[in-house]
Amino acid sequence: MFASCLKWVSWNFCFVLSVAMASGTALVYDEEMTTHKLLWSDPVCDIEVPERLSSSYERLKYYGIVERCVPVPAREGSEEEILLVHSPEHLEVAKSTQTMNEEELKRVSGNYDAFFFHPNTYRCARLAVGATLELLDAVMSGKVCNGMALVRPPGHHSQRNAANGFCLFNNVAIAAEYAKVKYHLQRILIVDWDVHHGQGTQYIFAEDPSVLYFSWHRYEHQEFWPSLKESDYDAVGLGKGKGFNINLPWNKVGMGNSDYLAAFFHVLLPMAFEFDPELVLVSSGYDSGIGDPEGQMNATPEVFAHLTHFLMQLANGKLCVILEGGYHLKSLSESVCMTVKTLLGDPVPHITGEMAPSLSAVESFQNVRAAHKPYWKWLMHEDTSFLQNLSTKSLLLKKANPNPATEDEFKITNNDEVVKVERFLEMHMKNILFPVPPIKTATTDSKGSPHLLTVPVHLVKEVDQNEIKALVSGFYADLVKEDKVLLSLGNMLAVLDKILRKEVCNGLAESPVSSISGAVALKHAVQFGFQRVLCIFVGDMQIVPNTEDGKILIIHICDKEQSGKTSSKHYISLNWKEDAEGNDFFSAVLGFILPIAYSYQPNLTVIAVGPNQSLGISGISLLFALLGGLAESRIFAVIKDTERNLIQSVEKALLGASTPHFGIYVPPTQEKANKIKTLRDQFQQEWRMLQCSVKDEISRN
Ligand code: Q9C
Ligand code: ZN
Repeated sequence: MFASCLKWVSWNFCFVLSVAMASGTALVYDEEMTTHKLLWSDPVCDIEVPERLSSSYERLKYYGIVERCVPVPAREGSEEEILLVHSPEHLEVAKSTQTMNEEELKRVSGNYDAFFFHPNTYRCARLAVGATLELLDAVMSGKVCNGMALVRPPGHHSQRNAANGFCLFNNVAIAAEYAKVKYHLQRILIVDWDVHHGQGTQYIFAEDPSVLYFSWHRYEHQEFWPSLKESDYDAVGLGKGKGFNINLPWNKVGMGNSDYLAAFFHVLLPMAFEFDPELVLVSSGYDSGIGDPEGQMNATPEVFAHLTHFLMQLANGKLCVILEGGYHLKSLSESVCMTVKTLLGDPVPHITGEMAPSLSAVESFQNVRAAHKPYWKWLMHEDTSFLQNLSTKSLLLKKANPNPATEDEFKITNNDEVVKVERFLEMHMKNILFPVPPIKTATTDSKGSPHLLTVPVHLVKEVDQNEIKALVSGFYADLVKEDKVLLSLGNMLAVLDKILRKEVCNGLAESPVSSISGAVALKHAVQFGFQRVLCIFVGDMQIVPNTEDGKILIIHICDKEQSGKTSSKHYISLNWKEDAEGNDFFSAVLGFILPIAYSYQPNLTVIAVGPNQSLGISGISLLFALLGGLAESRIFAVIKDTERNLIQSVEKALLGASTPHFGIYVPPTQEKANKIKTLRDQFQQEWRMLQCSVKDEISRN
């Protein structure tokens, strides 16, 4: 009776809390932006069709995503807002096209590289600007936590005085300038994952240190449009803006999920955490996805869920996603859905494909890291050197032969490819999408501890003692004698079972014997049938389960060197003591733990905190945040029961009830940087996502 009363109180209280907090995802869409269209024949521009917008929106409706979002109406951007970025001349030219006939429109369009005007283009472009700013206002005012704007025409190629690459006004650049003026922001991160270089955005912020611009793009050693020297990795910004422009050129087509993830681990995310933005804007082109005729890349829609999940860990979750390119309608719309689902807090689907970046991608990482070494503390102790890309260039020369087929034949093969990818994606999405568990988080019922009242958790009763004895006696018989241990294991197993049975997404067990509980949890998960269980163990481990069959991978973070247990592929000891000044754990998580975790592809993640843990709340929160995209977000926390503050903050993080704070960024000391480097060298053949530079022999060949 008393317990059910407590539950009622806790649900009620949580409702009150959720009103006070910034939560929710905005979706901005206005059908009128489908009226901008190409009126004549032009093979360069004919892929930028109105259906890009309508099919994305339809797909969002199909999955029931639209009704879960906060609808935010678009508006026209004002002239003043457009002039934050563009010249009055550019605005006047755009305005003048409203009353032109087709012939005049064609003539003005011809003044630009890859742009078309329609009589309603000016109106649509103003709606695209206004939609972006409405999204920004919704996020900055705390009305929502994050959101997406579906807009046309796109923006990132557009420059102060010119339309370019299907773009008239630079929506995202205007939003950044607007955020600086209206909200006095001093650090804004723009992530441009469109497959083209947003040269317009680069030009606008080249000298501006308050806007960090990151773009990856198909480049092929300057062969690919817009074929600019300044799209290469050595364009790092100008004047005061030096170091705040990051170009990651792709010199080959066919880049896939692992290349994109590795780019985040080894290039973007370390910089982003060091930069510590107050707001993140995404120039969200999906032409970097599979099937796109422009990009020719291989990344599947779920990769965008992972990328989104990572960016949600920055700027206290303030994330605005604005559509740019994306020309394979099915690939585009599924990828948009993956992005918005993730913004809403749904579990992140399992990522497919072999987890190893390609050689050409690694060469690009190495070059951009070398180019940025003077500007970023996290790179200070990394030994970076430039590569000449000899291997890639010679291969490219052999391959680079223009398609000899006639245009007709080309279109036919092209259409076959479109249909092939459509069919593939139809199957693929059915495989990776899974029902979201009805309850997000389970925790142990620790006899009415007051902290449980603040969050809507599903409280779990302990398991019967005899049941536990039977369960545990198989592996750790001598541990089950003490009542305290038995009780704690019972609590832990009750939560774990809910996760294993997929009744909940994640869970937390507090335990006086967390080290034992952690070990038993791993064994039990494997016995239940889980094939790959990743365990990050922080603190002293009393028992280390056998990891030889590869079903368990342990990364053990501890203060002192482990005696007697040497590292192996599935048991890795990371000797780390958190810095007292702030959080210096970023480089270890991004450069080592995450790449191994993604290489392993676990189907359950266990994070255990035992006695004498050498990390504080900031470091441990970072682990939870960044590992949360693995194993379909199936994550189990086992924490020493005396860590009240930690338990509370982990509980909130698991619920998605608050974005954790990771503490002040501190770069790793020389000693720690060397430690990571040594471990990376030791394991990068086995866990290939660790690769971020190319071995000498390869580059010399
Ligand atoms: N030979 C966006 O994805 N291609 N724009 C021009 C000229 C233009 C892409 C080829 C591609 C523009 C937003
Ligand atoms: Zn693009």
